[in-house]
Amino acid sequence: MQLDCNGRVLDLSRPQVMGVLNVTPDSFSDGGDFFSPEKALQHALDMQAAGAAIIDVGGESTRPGAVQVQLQEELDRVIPVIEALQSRLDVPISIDTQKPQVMRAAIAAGAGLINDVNALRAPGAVEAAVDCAVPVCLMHMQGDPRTMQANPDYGDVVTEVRDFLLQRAAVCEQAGIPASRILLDPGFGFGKTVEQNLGLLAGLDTLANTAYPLLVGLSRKSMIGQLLGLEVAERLPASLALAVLAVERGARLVRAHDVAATWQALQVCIALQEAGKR
Ligand code: 7PJ
Repeated sequence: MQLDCNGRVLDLSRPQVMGVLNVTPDSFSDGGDFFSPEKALQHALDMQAAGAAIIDVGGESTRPGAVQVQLQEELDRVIPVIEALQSRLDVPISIDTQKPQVMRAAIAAGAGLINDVNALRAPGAVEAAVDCAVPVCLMHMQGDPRTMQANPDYGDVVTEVRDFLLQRAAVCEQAGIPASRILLDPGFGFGKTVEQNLGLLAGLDTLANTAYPLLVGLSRKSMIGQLLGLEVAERLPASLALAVLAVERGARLVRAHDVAATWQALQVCIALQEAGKR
């Protein structure tokens, strides 16, 4: 399972880590830390050295209640960073955006995967992804970031999320994106209560058991804060536990802020999975 990300390979034949690179002043766990291209580049190199298989660059915070970023502002944040990274990194770069214009500009600048928390539902996004000819991650979200945590509501959360993701994947395939370029993500924390997030994790094997590899983002998320009463900076041990539990249930790509620790945790899972095959 080798994905061609604009000339660089993402090997999902075993679980891997996607390192988070937020170039925003307001992301919930690291807003402002890596806002300049120089700091962003150094952090990306550090994450690559620590085992990240791909670096996810995002210029719009999608934390609950975040304000939307205008197109030019988002381009000004992410394009210089992608340009700086693309000649210095060996691993592929992913662009975390909902905007088709940002997708096109980011791929032209060297990014190799589109990570869209809105599952390419913006007008023109599917067409942009078809034209870019790179892998796409389709994430489930109920509502939008401004209001999604107000009153999330599901019948059966696993079934609803699975049906949504498979329907979005079908739309993408009909538009010309090959199945081999599609990843799915249940979108932990995006319009979900703690109970709904736990329900999704408990049923994750159902979501992993499709034709498409599964990405999960659990790192530092507020469900940990709500379960344990911990601040963002204190959420690493629980984030690692959640990463391991997700990989045990079939997740192939784990989006994480703390790459070194997450990759260590996943390597133990991989060793165990390999031992089980022998
Ligand atoms: C996710 C994401 C996630 C994918 C964010 C945060 C909030 N992309 N972008 N999945 N979360 N695919 O970093 O916690 O869960 S932004």
